[in-house]
Amino acid sequence: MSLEKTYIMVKPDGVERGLVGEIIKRFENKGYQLVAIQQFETNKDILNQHYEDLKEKPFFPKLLNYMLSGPVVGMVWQGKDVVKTGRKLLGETDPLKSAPGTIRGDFCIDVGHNICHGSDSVKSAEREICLWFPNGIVTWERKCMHDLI
Ligand code: RTP
Repeated sequence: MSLEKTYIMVKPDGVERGLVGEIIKRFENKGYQLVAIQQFETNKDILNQHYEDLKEKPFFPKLLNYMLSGPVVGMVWQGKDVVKTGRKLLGETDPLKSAPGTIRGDFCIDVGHNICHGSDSVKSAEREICLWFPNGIVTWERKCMHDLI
């Protein structure tokens, strides 16, 4: 059985502020397993592919500038219901609407600088993982990730 996977990305402001460890800690504390991590210099080509659904949005040029402002850290996490639960750990897109206790609720106030990205569906996760990790990822699974019944 292959465990559900999601693509979580620490955006340039999160990397700049030294929040990578904090974000890893929250996913590990919850019980998820990190299966890939890499720091990337972004470029327009990969960002256009990553955000292909948002190209027509009025905020897209601002989003592109933001995502080009520094390196990002891309991660693949796996575990039960990790796509949906991962988005809950991140909080709402708008940090001011994010509950305290979520990453965005605790660390930011501006939708244009909201620290992190999380795939919004299993299908998007598969697409994003292939985009950012084209050479594939390790598929090792911890025993404790499965129900042992
Ligand atoms: P993400 O993809 O980063 O996890 O964010 P999301 O699904 O929660 O939100 P989405 O609508 O896909 O937007 C992607 C990113 O665009 C920026 N944004 N700016 N009104 C604005 O200025 C605005 N709206 C969205 C945010 O960085 C958002 O995470």
